[in-house]
Amino acid sequence: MSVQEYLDKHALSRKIEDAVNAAVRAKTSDPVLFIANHMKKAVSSVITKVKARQILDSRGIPTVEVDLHTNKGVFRASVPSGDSSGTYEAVELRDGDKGMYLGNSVAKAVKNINEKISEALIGMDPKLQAQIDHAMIDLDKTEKKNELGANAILAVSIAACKAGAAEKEVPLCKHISDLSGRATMTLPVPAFTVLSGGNHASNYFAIQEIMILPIGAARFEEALQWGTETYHHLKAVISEKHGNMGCNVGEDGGLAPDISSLKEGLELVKEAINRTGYNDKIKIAIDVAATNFCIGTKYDLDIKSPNKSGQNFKSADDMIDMYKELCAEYPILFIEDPFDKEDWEHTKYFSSLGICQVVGDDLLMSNSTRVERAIKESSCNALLLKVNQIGTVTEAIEVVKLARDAQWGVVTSHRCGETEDSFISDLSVGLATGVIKAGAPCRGERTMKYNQLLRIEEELGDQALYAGEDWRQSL
Ligand code: 2PG
Ligand code: MG
Repeated sequence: MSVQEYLDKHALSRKIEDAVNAAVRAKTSDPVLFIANHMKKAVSSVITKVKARQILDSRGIPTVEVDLHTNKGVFRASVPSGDSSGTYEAVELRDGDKGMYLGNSVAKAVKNINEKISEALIGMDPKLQAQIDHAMIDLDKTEKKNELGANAILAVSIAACKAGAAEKEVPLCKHISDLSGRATMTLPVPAFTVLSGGNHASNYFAIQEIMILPIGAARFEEALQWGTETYHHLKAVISEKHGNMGCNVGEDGGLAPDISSLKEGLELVKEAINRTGYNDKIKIAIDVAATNFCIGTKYDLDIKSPNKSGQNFKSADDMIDMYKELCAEYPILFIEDPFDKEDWEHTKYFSSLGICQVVGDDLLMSNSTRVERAIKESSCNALLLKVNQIGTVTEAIEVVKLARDAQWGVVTSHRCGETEDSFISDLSVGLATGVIKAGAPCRGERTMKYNQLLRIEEELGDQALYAGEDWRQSL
């Protein structure tokens, strides 16, 4: 090809002339930089390479990370993993070779990205999130993403979402908001896990989490300050009552003293809130994760204790009485998974009492069929959104829409095995979920999410509204 033919083929002379003319019209002080940026905008918006690798999550368990390349740059995403993995959630593909990371390595998922997914996506426009996600769903062909692995698909879906935002030159949260068709973005109320138990900590406390929500703060930044101060006061309260050993932390960063009852935990938290002086501006929430201590039809609140009295077995009705008493005594905004994941009846009855918001996590597994059933039967009134139980950004947006249409609340959630990816922070703002649960204000993989929300609040400036008292958002 001659030089002239090459210039003509790429319309180079015209493109360069256009860029020079635009710089002259703008009378910019740095024309070279202006021309470079102008030319960059003319570069086609396509995925050029997708490369995955195995990394570790915060528990030291392998997970998937992906670098998605476009003409604009390289966009990285990694996926979290949790304790619960049920029949209804998308499948996390693990190799199962006991000689490698005790069976937890993810080489197959990585290979699926580097070969099949990469081949299918190269050349696609990263702005077209739904097309990208559907291309992967079609490639997988199974209902629960068993073939390629939801961990493989989600990593790519998130990386593509970041690339799409970069193509549009808008913040990630804005891109997500556009994809969802929602006009408003809101900074969520952080639900900080301050006390940990259940499967997330090595103490004897059966309940998984006690959280605090600074709904009375004016901005997210202030909520972070109040939550963090309360966390430090709680450390002092625990240290006085249980010694320093009680201040060890669980997987989400929550403090993990050996307490024997929910009431004892709530008293500690109440004392810490009192010491901050913010009092009724900070509310409380509980993730009971009751499935983990449900034996038949009974709940064993001593399940982790070595000295079981046998006295602490509760029926579902006893649990309801306990929740009623606690909600009357403490400012509890929501209870997550108050009963076993298959106990639709008691969850429904408890929701009908209207004492507090009832969040379905293990009950729903972010699965749209289960969400639809819960809406139809009024089993609960809020969704815990865990993106890795779904597997794509597009489907996460859809399930949030389902919940919103039913006037439900939505809590965007991390997992106990987290990574340094803060995607869920942008997701919670873009979808205006009203609440985010990302662990304690402690440990890097948790603070990553809260720190990103600080940056978003700064970047959005006047447009940044903190959900605060309007934490349910759907009302
Ligand atoms: C939950 C989550 C996060 P996991 O139950 O809400 O705390 O836990 O990631 O173990 O499912
Ligand atoms: Mg939960």
